[in-house]
Amino acid sequence: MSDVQTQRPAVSVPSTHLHSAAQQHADTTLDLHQVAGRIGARIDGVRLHADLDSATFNAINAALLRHKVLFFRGQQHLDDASQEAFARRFGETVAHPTVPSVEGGSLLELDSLHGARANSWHTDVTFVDAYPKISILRAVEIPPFGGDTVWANTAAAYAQLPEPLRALADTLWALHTNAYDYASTHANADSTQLKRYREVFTSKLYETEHPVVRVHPETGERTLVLGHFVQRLKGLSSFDSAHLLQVFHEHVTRLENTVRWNWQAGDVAIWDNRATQHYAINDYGDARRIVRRATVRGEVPVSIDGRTSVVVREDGATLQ
Ligand SMILES: O=C(O)CCC(=O)C(=O)O
Ligand SMILES: [Fe+2]
Repeated sequence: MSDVQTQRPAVSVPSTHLHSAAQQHADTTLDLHQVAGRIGARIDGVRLHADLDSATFNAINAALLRHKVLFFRGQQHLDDASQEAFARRFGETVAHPTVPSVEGGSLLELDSLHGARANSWHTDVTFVDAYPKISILRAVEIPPFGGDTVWANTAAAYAQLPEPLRALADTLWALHTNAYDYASTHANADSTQLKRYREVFTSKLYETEHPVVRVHPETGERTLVLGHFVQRLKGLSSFDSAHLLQVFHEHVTRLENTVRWNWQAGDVAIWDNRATQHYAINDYGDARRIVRRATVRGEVPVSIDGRTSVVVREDGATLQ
């Protein structure tokens, strides 16, 4: 049996006969190939562009909500401006709150030469309240081997939790901060390069309390909001907090729940940042690896009992 699934409409309807956006989406052909069992699909034959026709764009958006991360090969035609213009089809693009953007836009560059190696599990920018809903990453320069990225499905992770753990997660809140414990994931935390990166990353301090389980605003799915920006679980000792976080972390990152992408220059990955965590594997030594990321403004998370995330500290000022 093959893992590859291609989704094609049973009947092709001429576009002039289409009436609703939903119908249009149902009738749009995407050459889509699932990559792993629970997350990830590659879409072939689409040239990403700000002017993509709305039927194709809507089909991509629907595929993103379903598969959580989409991969597109061969998008060398994109430059910084057209990557960002395409990202704007999903909503307002936003710059990283502390790391300066690539000149002329709001893209974040991660260059291995400058110590930007995101090799710990995280959801992007969860130290603010309305963290990005979608990230769009373009591979500019890729090492000859290694440098893959792995994504985990946080909706599937929640759904697969045993009932007692799910019930516990439903009640928990976590404090997220950009001043997280770098030393916990970087053996070389004292290196000058990492120190400098950390200085920029924490030039303004942010702290936000998120529910551990949020309701996805578009799919209604429940997803786990965790990752390396979490400092601790609210109302618990740091000891209990660390143990419990480890339990949930292992459920999020178990291999069945992940997909791994081997990059080529010109690839684009789009992920639903509300339903995933990711990890950039740091196994390429001194080789150069450069990727550029556009992010789209997200919604403030809502817990299953209807409460929204709370900003505790922003721009260095304590709010509560
Ligand atoms: O370098 C990568 O593959 C991913 C880096 C990352 O964490 C991001 O772009 O959000
Ligand atoms: Fe990231």
